[in-house]
Amino acid sequence: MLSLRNKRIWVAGHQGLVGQALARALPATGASVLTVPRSELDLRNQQATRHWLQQHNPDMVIVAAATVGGIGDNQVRPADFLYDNLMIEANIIHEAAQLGVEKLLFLGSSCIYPREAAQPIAPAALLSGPLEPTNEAYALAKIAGVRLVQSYARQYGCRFITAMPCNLYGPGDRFDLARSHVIPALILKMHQARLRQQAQLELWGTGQPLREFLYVDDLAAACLRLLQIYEGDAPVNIGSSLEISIAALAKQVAVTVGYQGAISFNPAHPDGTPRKILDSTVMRGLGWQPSVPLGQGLALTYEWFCNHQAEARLVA
Ligand code: GFB
Repeated sequence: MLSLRNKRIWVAGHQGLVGQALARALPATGASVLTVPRSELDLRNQQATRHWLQQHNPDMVIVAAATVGGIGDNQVRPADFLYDNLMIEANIIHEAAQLGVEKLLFLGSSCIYPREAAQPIAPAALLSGPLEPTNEAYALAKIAGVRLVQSYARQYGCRFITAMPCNLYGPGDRFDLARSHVIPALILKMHQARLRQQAQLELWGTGQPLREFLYVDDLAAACLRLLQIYEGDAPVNIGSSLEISIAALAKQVAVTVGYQGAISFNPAHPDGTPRKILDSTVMRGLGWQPSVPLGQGLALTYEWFCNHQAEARLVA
């Protein structure tokens, strides 16, 4: 087991949902967290990224930096999702290898797997079929990142590994009606609907797709475990192993937020992939399991949202 004690670990993307959770979790391991604000370093810029890495010389790197968004954002910004993510991952992974960092963890997403993959999805399903069109640009970039990590490990012997989380949620997310993932979007919509005493609220798609959600602090715990004990070539899936339909999720968010009006679905908006539950057997075998059930996670997220509306990256 690799000790993280006294290691200087760069959390690239510490202002995002995942990066914030990693920065919360790392100090308990005895590691010190290195960060740099987005406004000071554009990770799409190779020279700037190289310069920063050479100056700060981390022992380990976690690549949680990415241009991300929900189904709506993916559809309107495919160029940003493809270009930004290719550049960010190529710059960090290459420069980290040049610098000889001890270990690097690259984070992808369950959407890298084929739309029609057998469920639950095993890492071996990668590149076995066509991708879900609504997030193809993002998935292609993340697949390239996985292959880049594996290639540096094979060619140069770097201890670089990858992890693929299911749909994540939690404190510190972006609450934006057009751009967020489904949980923050529903929290914001239902919060506003309750305040406006709306009798009716429309959500996207049919409500039928199934999703697997994981509270972001549970993901952070899994990532630290992987840094400490995983050395394999294959991506490690990280999920709660529980599925819920979007319609059932909407009911649960309504209870959490206290919205009592009607909920309808508009199929003119896309559903995305019908189902994407991960086979997380390897992660479970490493002694990790999720600790925050969906109901509790939604309550914690809504509480955070209510207490931090000024900083909740909120766009209504
Ligand atoms: O979380 P989400 O945006 O992305 O949407 P994906 C999940 C489901 O919720 C879809 C439905 O079936 C949406 O149609 N939905 C209903 C809504 N109402 C809303 C709403 O108001 N906002 C949103 N956002 N959804 C993402 C990828 O796919 O999964 C990312 O786009 C990433 O790239 C992530 O990979 C894990 O789960 O469909």
